Amino acid sequence: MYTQALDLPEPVSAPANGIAGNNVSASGAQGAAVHPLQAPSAAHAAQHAAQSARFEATLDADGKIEPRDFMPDAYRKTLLRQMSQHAHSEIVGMQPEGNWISRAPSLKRKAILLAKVQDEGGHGLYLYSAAETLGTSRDQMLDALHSGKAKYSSIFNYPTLTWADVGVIGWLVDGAAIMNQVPICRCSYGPYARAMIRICKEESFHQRQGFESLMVQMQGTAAQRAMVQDAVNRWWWPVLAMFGPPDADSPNSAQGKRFGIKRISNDDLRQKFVDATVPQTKVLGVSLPDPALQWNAARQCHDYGAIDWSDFWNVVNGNGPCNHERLATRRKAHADGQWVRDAALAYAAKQEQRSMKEAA
Ligand code: FAQ
Repeated sequence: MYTQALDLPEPVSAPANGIAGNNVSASGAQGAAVHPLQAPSAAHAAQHAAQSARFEATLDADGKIEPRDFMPDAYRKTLLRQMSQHAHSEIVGMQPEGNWISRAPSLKRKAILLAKVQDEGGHGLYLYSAAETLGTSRDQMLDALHSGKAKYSSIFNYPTLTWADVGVIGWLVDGAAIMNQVPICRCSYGPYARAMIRICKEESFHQRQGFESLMVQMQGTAAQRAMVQDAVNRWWWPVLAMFGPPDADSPNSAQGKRFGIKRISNDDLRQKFVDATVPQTKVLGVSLPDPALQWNAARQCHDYGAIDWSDFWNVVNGNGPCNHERLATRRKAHADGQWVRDAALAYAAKQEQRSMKEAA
């Protein structure tokens, strides 16, 4: 349903100051690091230029950068920022629906919801593992989340008031996530691209189960239909904002595109999402809470109303309806899981001792 042609990557032009920083890969496998106090010799400069050229050529050829390859500082930094935010979103994103596991209306719905919420946890794990290949530990990333320094998706700071919200999250939030994430399957960083392929397959199941659950509710009583419509009304605008600020106010877009990480802009993805969703509302029998929404024959896509960006930034800056609750729950879950990490470390130490004894 959300399969889409990918925009061609923008041609990568060499910036005036050179794309490369002074970094080498975490392993240092592709060339020796230059000591900061040491004046770079001509040999070092030449090596650095060759590495940068190889990096650029890989991007130009739409190839993959792998963890041990040379990568400029800015590339590593921008990837770590996006991948860690993405991982945080997946694990915080378990909470709004997780709240409904004990209240699902049937055994079947409970089993589906359990599987979905576990999938989101799994997505977080793939993404933390992929992000760790950039040289930052999972503990460091989690510290940033728990201290409130790191961002996660705005959408998970809204409450799930009724069972219909669970269906709407599957349909619209997972739908928006797929729209945003399918292009990332073709991003330039190998571990991120590979993780996204599996994630997108699972998100596709999530989106369909949400739509199917809503279809069933819409065939129920008038009260059930009203509950679905109310949930759609509350989630629609936050879902549109989830794609990020308008292109003109998106400071990271240019670099993300230049590095082959961002293939399609925030506004273009948002538009694709609106166009894909409108026909689905007709099948479902719900309306969208936007009087300005209409087909524009000249543009061959839908016009839609203005998004309230002040609400979005309020949420991103930690002041949304559930920010405090989400972070507190996350911190508690981490603290409660300490015994599991301790046990895993103790077991690993025991295994290591045993294998050393056997080798001796
Ligand atoms: N929420 O310059 P841009 C899911 C920040 S996973 C919070 O446009 P960029 C699965 C942005 O970080 C959902 N902050 O940034 C699921 C930046 O701040 P910074 C997560 C946001 O990176 C479903 C600043 O605004 N998906 O839903 C948001 O080029 C159901 C300026 O923005 C991903 O993370 C936002 N919505 O584009 C789970 C996908 N938007 O870092 C459970 C990967 C923007 O400079 C249940 N990420 N900001 O301090 C991306 O594609 C991009 O990072 C964007 C933002 C598109 C999110």
